[in-house]
Amino acid sequence: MSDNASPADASTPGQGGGWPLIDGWAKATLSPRGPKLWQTLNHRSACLSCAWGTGGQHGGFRDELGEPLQRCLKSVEAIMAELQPAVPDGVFGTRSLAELQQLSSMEADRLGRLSHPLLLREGRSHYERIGWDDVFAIAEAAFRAPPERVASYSSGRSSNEAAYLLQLLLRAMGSNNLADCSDLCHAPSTVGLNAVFGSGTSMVSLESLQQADCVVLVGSNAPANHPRLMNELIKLRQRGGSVIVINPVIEVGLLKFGSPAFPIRSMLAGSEIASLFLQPVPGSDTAVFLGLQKALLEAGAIKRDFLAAHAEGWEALLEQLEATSWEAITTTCGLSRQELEHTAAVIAAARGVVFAWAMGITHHANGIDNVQAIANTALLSDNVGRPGAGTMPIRGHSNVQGFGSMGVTVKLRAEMQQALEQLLGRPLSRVPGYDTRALIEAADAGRVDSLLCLGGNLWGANPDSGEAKRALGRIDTILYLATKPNQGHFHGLAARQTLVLPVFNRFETPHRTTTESGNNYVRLNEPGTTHLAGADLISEVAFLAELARRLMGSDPIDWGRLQDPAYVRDLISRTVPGYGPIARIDATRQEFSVEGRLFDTPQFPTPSGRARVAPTPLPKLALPKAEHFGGLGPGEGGLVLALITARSYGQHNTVVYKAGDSYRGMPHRHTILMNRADLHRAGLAAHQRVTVQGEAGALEGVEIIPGEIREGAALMFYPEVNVIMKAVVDPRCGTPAFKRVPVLVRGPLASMPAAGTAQPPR
Ligand SMILES: Nc1nc2c(c(=O)[nH]1)N[C@H]1C(S)=C(S)[C@@H](COP(=O)(O)OP(=O)(O)OC[C@H]3O[C@@H](n4cnc5c(=O)[nH]c(N)nc54)[C@H](O)[C@@H]3O)O[C@H]1N2
Ligand SMILES: Nc1nc2c(c(=O)[nH]1)N[C@H]1C(S)=C(S)[C@@H](COP(=O)(O)OP(=O)(O)OC[C@H]3O[C@@H](n4cnc5c(=O)[nH]c(N)nc54)[C@H](O)[C@@H]3O)O[C@H]1N2
Ligand code: SF4
Ligand SMILES: [Mo]
Repeated sequence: MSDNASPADASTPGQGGGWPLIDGWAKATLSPRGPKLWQTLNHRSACLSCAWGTGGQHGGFRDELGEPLQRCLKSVEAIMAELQPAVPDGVFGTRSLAELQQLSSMEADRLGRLSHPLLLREGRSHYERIGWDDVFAIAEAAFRAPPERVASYSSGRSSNEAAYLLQLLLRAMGSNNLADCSDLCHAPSTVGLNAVFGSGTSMVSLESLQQADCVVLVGSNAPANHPRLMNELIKLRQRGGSVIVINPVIEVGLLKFGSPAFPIRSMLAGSEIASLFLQPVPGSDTAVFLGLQKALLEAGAIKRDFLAAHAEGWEALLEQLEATSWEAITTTCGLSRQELEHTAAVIAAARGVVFAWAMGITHHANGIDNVQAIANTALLSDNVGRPGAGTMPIRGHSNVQGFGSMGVTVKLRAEMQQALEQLLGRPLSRVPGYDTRALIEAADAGRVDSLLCLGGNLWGANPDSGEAKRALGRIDTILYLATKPNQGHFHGLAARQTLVLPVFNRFETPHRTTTESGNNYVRLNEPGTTHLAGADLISEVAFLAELARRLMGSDPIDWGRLQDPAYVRDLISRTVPGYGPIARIDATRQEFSVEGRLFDTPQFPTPSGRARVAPTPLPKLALPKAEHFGGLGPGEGGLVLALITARSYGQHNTVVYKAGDSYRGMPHRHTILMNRADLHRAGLAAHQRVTVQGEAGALEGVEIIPGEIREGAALMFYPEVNVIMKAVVDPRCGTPAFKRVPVLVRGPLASMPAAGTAQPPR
């Protein structure tokens, strides 16, 4: 446990945020797109980027409490990419597919904005322009396939209205195949929290977070991915609270962060974030939380009266804690008993603890256990059902949570199912739908004819890129609705026809839309205009309503009328739990918190009104031997590691904005972050080029960067790394184990390896 660790390499900055933020804002402001950037920042619509949520009716820079200066540089990055000029005329006509496939993620994004519908026919080497009439004719024919052979995939950037229409269209056709990026993201949080509390989202509002005096931040690189959460952590430390970070990587921004929302001097000097930093083995968080629970139990700090009144099943968990030895816990997670006891004491002493987490928790074969172990800890320490405490999954895409609320999920809640059946006047199909992994497998087996992708990059987001490409290639027709080209449009090609269809982004859409933040706050986005002169864009709502009208006319509802987003909102208010107030939002402009999600009292929406505690098994984390990957060649050194695949500081998911990651000292993307002790053990050297061999493939010539990562673990950047991994998923939700990928790192021996080669401690 480090109370005050510092980054290993002198070339990396000593804090997150700080000067590079000022520099970034200045460069963006002074660029030719600067004036339009500022106009967009001030537009009354929610930030495009992450689900922390900023903007909307409070103005571009404010959060839901009206606090100013809440826009971050990530938001600027996202807007600047959308403000690019159109892809120049002739690019698609002259550049063949083979050439387009050579583009990196950044190069594909930098082609510019999509401005006209494109079609790639079977056997052709180029995308060609087509008109919307032809698009609709192709789409209509494709979606007349049997309902179990059509599917959608979506990424949480679109509006609630578009998301609602998407699921209504598929379900009305008789299909439940609504794969969504959340299947690759926070699905374990939704399933785990539903199991415990009967509600699958955060129970903590921004206001409530501001009353906490301890935050446990697990598996999140918030300085890069949710920068405004850092403001709350800085304020928490300033009011004397503590921040406990649990992460195998010492992310520099989690030690110290300089935020522009604070006076310039503290911004440049940076504020301390972590009071305690625990560095466990990747994938061992359930063991960490069992350790914290056991320490609470042994210290007599478990609130049995609270549990007796508000929870069920907790007795079995206490029995599990007694039966589980400290040795089993500490050897699994690699933290000492003292570290865990000290941390538990801080939690027990706090008045209100918020437990927050992101992908370090969910991207594991036991992601749901991880979430339930956190929820159990919150319950055992009496930290749910009151302000200033609770469980808070930190959501990803800006409207990914809205997609779930709108019913874009293969696990539709009974309440919404009934409401939709009433609306449509007929029962919905009971055939289970494909989540994202199941969709790839079904496609690979030739069971999918037509796929509609509302945003995203299905090819790039999946593990095992080779498998994803092959599977998509067995679908007849794929429609990609997108704002900008991405690699998926060039690699994720259908067998017969692939269409790339240009849509308005959130701040350009010619009608009002809504979105929901990770804190359950529904924002209203005002209409806008696009800078793309002469472009032929469509709104997502208009596209989906027209496709539905062509397929179903007025059966059983008037699909043509759904061109009116206010009417869509009316249907949402009637069928989506907690969304009643949306019916009046056009008139009142009143944004709102979704009803029934925030718990001020420990009364939960389970049949008994109590939370449901259940034991979570200790994970078994053995790594395969080097021989599993073919072993080491003569004169080679190397070892097997648990590879974390994550985002750099300069990307948004599969879209790369910047080549390097200076905060981690990784100068380009073809790098692997490793612990020096592992290099020593394997006989490899810093900056040496090595092969990283996974179960599905290998990447050659990868540069080793030594850094503050736990022994036995390594880190590489997604999406490039996805080519080497097989899809290993949590069977209960299909989410891939992106944060514990077994790999063999090997290269020419640079020195004599230390004793016990090829196998790290864990
Ligand atoms: N700028 C920017 N913002 C974004 C995104 C983006 O790409 N760029 N993406 C958006 C989306 S969709 C999402 S889901 C979020 C992602 O936000 P994060 O979850 O913060 O993103 P990751 O890069 O996946 O980083 C996960 C963190 O978990 C740690 N970790 C890895 N394995 C483990 C483990 O086993 N245990 C623990 N305790 N920690 C572990 C890693 O070291 C890393 O710090 O961000 C959203 N916001
Ligand atoms: N190895 C590894 N793989 C991972 C992850 C990981 O950590 N490691 N993370 C996983 C996670 S958490 C996620 S969420 C997925 C992300 O997977 P996706 O959500 O599928 O991918 P994105 O890169 O966010 O999609 C970006 C594209 O969306 C389009 N787009 C942007 N805005 C709009 C809009 O308003 N409308 C429409 N129609 N299109 C728009 C643009 O064309 C852009 O190119 O990746 C997953 N894959
Ligand atoms: S924290 Fe997230 S929502 Fe807020 S401005 Fe930054 S990217 Fe946008
Ligand atoms: Mo995500």
